[in-house]
Amino acid sequence: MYQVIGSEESPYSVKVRSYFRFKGLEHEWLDRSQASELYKRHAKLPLIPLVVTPKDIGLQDSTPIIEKTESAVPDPTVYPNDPVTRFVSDLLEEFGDEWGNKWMFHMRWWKEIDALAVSRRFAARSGGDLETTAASIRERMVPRVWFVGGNEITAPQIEQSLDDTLGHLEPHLGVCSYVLGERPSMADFGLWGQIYNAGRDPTAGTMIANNPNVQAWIERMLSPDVKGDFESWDNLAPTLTPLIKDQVGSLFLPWSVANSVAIENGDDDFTLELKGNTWTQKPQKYHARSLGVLRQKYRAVADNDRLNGILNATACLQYLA
Ligand SMILES: N[C@@H](CCC(=O)N[C@@H](CS)C(=O)NCC(=O)O)C(=O)O
Repeated sequence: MYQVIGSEESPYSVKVRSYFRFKGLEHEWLDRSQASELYKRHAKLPLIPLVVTPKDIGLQDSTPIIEKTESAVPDPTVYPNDPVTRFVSDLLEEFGDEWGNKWMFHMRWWKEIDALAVSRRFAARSGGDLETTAASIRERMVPRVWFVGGNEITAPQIEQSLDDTLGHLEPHLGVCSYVLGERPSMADFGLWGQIYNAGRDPTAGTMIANNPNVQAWIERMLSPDVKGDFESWDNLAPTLTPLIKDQVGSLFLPWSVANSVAIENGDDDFTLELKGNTWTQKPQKYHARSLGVLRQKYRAVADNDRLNGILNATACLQYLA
């Protein structure tokens, strides 16, 4: 049996748990606080999720966890057969993991109403005096929004980005059960972990409640299943192109490239224009690495004219090539 160690509050943890549920793999879900020994034995990084395989091998980092498990247990697959939708799936997973995390983490701690609700929820689990524990959690977590690029300048842009993404997903999830058709893909797991967790907090929860198709998908993704096939790009394009162009090509990828250049140059901060707004923050190391991985995935399909046409029309190509 696999063991999946994480937390309901951790987007990457619930992402991996949903994946294990979809695969029908026998697994035990353990809260990080109940698995100290196992965690100590296997975790190389101080992060969740951690998966321990039936052969007692520890895996970390949600994307490689899923990719390695897919190699070991290919069916039911989360990979579309068509290289075009397969790359779109990887691109949207990366967008969810790396950009969607800003919605979740920043909005969780930025406004007092959210920080109060979340810190009390966390505190209720750890025992002790609720308000004292909640206050000390806020003291530790609120300043960390800088780490995902949350600040006075970027705050309205982060919130707008979640609202716009929900606005694009709503009609799309009205015609498809999952992002790429009638079965879940990497795109679903990456986006869902962040949106599900954001949705449990007051501000983002209210935004999501206005989008019933997204809400239904959030619930479906708790235990995803095969309802049919992946759709062809032609069928997905009308409702998926706007999301990719408006959010991936116009926000996430230009941000990711600027972040990676800032890391390379050893800059303390970086500033760029995103959709006519100034964005400024300290660079994030992990994201530079994952842009490299995404570009490597692109290189493997870079000769696909159909894909290049789509990436060009959605303003993504220049950042990947
Ligand atoms: N890239 C990693 C990110 C994992 C991550 O950032 N995990 C957060 C929780 S969502 C974490 O463990 N933070 C430290 C902590 O909770 O102690 C993944 O995809 O698994």
